[in-house]
Amino acid sequence: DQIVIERALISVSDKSGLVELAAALKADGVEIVSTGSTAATIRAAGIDVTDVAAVTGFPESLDGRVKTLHPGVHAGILADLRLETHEAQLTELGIKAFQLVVVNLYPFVETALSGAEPADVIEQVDIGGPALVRASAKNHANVAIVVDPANYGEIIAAVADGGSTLKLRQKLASLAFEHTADYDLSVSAWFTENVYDQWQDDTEALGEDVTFSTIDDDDEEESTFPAGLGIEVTRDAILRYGENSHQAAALYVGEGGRGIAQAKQLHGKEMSYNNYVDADAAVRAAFDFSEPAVAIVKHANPCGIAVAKPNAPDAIASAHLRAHACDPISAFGGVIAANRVVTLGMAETISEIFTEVLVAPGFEPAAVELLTKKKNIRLLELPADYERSSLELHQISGGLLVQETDSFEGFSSAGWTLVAGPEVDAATRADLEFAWKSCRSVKSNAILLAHAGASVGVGMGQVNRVDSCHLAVSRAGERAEGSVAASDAFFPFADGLEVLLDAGVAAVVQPGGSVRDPEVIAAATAAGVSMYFTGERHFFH
Ligand code: 93A
Repeated sequence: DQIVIERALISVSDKSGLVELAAALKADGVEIVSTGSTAATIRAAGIDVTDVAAVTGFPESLDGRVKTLHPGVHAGILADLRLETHEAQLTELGIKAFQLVVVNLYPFVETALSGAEPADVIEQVDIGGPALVRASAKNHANVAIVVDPANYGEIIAAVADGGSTLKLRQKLASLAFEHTADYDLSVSAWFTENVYDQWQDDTEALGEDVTFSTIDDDDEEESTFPAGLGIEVTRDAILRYGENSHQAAALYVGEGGRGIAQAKQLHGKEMSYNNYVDADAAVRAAFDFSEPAVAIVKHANPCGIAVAKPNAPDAIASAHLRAHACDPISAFGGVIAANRVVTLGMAETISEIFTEVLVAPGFEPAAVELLTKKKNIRLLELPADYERSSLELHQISGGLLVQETDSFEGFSSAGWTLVAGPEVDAATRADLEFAWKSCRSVKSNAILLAHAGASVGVGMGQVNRVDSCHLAVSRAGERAEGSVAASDAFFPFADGLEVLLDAGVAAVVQPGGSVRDPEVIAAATAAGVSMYFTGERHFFH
């Protein structure tokens, strides 16, 4: 599977390492074909090079827009020389095959970031380069494709070693497809922001009601991701941008899924990257309950979770009011999830509060009518048979972590162990169960104080549990007195628990399992506070 390299096509915008590469190829007797300034750089170093125009018999034209886009080049790259028919056709057409293609693309991102005029940015959309890269990568059985000067050393070594191996060509091909995909993602993100949005603003100025984009089915791209997990995803939409405006982003939707990615937008501006992250976190929190429940999320953390007051006439509106009351300051600009149809009553309250996204399994028509009068809120309707994914994927550099989804399916507190104080009454136990379930949706270290089926203070995302306790207690204020507390993981020392005990919590639930459990239990016992161990931890990062 080793292929001797006799002829190379080099066309690079980034000229770093170019002369060294050309010199090494020349020393090994490789014929080099090059485009405009690439050829000029090689020639200036005293190395022989053939102009691509001499190969195609066609001058580089239209200010360089047409250089390598020619069958004389592409047939030389795409011929599968394992087939006699291809070999015969090349001979007949008088075309020589390439065994190595070295390309890096026009500096589109750099030009866009430099603040250049749109017309100049568009000129940097490379057409011929990606065609060379993709053709070579497709035909990696015959051609080695190098898109990054970082790989020049490897290819120089391979040439000296008698040619490229299949393994090397496979690796380079996959880097090449990744490179063109990244490039196209940047181009399309820039277009959405600078070309599509411009059009959208113009149409709005004309008084037309353009609220959000629909993506043409023809634009869909398919890939299997991650390999081997059998999860099919399809690119559904290019987002305005990622977590921040300098990050390109897209939404990929799982095949046959029924999650937040498949939710239908009924109203509002385009969903953003952060909107999706927060909506997912809010749904995760609200759907842990079988009772009507609402979660309000900011920066992926709940600032209020509540279930409806028993027998409330408008249950979901009651859950929302109680969730909002937890931390009205933070709820400003929040993302709200309800696990029941949004009623007019709930919509009336929400219409008074600046809200980014409201996501629910459905909306009463009157609620939609009222909320669509608000320009800034996005309404998302979950698929009727909404289902959370069974796997959670988390990207790390160079890979992907995959785990089963943390879930409360079949939850029962029957297995909890009382380790301090007396058994609690039924209402307090229900509050402990509520706090324990709610705490799971709070980023670790998580401490959640609750009363009567509503969070009253949340301490989230701190690097030690004592700070989370302080935060939960200070958010709760006077409401801490007599509330119940849940901790997503054990107390490593008694100090965090003591903050809660000092604030007057009535009962605590936590996993237990620390070597210092005896100290922690002693502190609760001394305060006469009931404490339960669940034996199960619910970290959330
Ligand atoms: O303008 S193009 O889209 N049309 C082409 O036919 C073409 N062929 C190569 N861009 C094209 N290229 C790109 O030119 C390569 O991707 C590379 O970035 C650049 C190298 O041109 P030069 O050698 O003139 O610097």
